[in-house]
Amino acid sequence: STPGASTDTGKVADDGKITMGFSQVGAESGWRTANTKSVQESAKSAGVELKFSDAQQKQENQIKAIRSFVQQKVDVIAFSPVVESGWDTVLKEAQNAKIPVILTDRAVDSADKTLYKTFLGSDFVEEGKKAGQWLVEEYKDSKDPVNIVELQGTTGSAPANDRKAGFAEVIAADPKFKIAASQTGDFTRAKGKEVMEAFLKSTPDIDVLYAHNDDMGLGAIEAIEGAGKVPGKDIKIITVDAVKDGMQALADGKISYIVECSPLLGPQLMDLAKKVVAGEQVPERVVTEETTFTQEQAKQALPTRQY
Ligand code: GZL
Repeated sequence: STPGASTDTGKVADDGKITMGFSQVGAESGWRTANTKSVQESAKSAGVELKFSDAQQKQENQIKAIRSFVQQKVDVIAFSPVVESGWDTVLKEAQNAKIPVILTDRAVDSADKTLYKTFLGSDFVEEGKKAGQWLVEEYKDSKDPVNIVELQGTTGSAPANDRKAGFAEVIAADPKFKIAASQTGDFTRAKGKEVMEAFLKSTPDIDVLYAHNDDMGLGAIEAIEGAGKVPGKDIKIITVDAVKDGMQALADGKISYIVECSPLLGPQLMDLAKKVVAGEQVPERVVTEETTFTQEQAKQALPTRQY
């Protein structure tokens, strides 16, 4: 935007375009790449001036970025908090500077809900429940114990906490389901492979892997094949996201079921940002629409998948 005279709110007046400071988690997964693309493309088509920062999955980098956006007197700040806790101080600084904040993708656990205008993103507990519901259905006729290992997302992140809770709540219905091991793979392929290799050594007869995202599931597939087992057959795999590589593995029968988590939040984010800057009321929570995929459904969906 072309800077003009500063106004009494201290914000630089410009040609009516709004400036958004966006702090992104990092570039850890296929989901994140698709989310970044959605935000950047939507800003362009919405005529929003975007200042974009990649935090390499470090909270201190996100806090620095938010402080810098406050210094630059952006019109609105949006971010996906890498973890749930530790945001109140910096969000109060944005509030004192009269810069509205929008949460997108992940949530914060701040008790003070006035620190942000709205939270746009998926219901991660629901995603965990959907994963559990498929497993309960899949094993409804078997009496034997079902040994599950779990690759959790980034420690302390809302998706990791909530996907774990939703899944555990549903499978608690039947004691045959046992989570034999559960550890973070930090949402990355590399870590997912490494932790799955350890699970294969430490946990005898694994029946099911529940991975909190496709990328960790894809890394685990490499470990499972490396151990001479057949993914999708010897070990059933449930993942979350439904990015292209995950959907291909599902179509190939290496993954058994995927719960979708849509990264395409850009258009809604820009719409909410314009309303917030204009001082209009917005809902405090906007939940992403998303579905689930079996192998058959993945084969149908793949050709037109956007990400
Ligand atoms: C979920 C998002 C998660 C994805 C992972 O909304 O925060 O982070 O499920 C990504 O793939 O790393």
